[in-house]
Amino acid sequence: MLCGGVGAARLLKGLVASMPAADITAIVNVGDDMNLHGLHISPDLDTIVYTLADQVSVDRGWGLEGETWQAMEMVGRYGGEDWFGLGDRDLGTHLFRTNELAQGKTLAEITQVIAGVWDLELQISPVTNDRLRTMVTIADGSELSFQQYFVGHSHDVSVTSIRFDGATAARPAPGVLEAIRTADRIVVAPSNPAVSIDPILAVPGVLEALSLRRSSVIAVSPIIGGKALKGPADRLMTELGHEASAVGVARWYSRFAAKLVIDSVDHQLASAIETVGVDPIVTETIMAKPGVSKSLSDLLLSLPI
Ligand code: FO1
Repeated sequence: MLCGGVGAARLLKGLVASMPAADITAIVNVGDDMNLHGLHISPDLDTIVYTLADQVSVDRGWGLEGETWQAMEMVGRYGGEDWFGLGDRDLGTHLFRTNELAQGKTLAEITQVIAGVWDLELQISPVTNDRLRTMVTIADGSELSFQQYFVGHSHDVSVTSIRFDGATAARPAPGVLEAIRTADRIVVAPSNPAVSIDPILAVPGVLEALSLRRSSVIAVSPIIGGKALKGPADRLMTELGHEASAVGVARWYSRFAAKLVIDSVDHQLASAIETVGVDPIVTETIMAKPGVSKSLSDLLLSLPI
């Protein structure tokens, strides 16, 4: 599964209930990563680990349940950067990751250690161990890091362009291309096409490998009824000149995905999706409803490819 953050984590939760976790490889976006307070923070990797470990804050969808914020309160007291909410327990993850990176370990190696500590059996890997950062240019022409846009500005500024700094020099992490080449099937999680899936595809070799497996690739639309359930995916699609609909997602993914799972509310878009050359699969996709994540996962595994 190609993964962003919250939507991907929820679907993975269903998938590990539907198949042996050890047979799942999560290839995760690192474009949201950030260096702050001298720490390397990997939000999408952490959201997936915390969610699968049943440690994630349910109401936030990121960070840990039962968090305290003493450290950030102290930082704020000194006038330091306290705009990005790092809980006291979450900070432990960033402290460990940063120290391991400084010892020369790769992000993939560290992620495996962290996943192992939480007894997760699926393979979780960053798409690359190299530096890749999603940069967002907003209407006034200034360029922001992803988190400055998403959190700093609560993503309520319009975006004129996006780029993935470092992508051209980035190499797929060990096993990433192999997983894409050999997987029985590949799922594109219901993550933000512009800032969660595209930064994965921007790593040289990934889009090509995926395109060669197009008939085995099933994407799940993050847009339902023209809206994203969480985050700015719908607005970003429009701001970047795409149609914020399941059809727009089908067009965005048609190069490498043969199927697109869309929500029942979009059933009337099925024929338009077919004309884009993608097979629409209509079902319940809102995983906030109990059991949908599991039934969606069962469907994804049962689709003939
Ligand atoms: N999202 C927010 O909206 N506000 C925050 O203060 C915030 C802090 C944060 C800390 C650690 C972490 O792993 C994720 C965090 N997120 C926060 C979510 C983060 O912005 C993710 O990149 C988004 O969820 C998009 O995937």
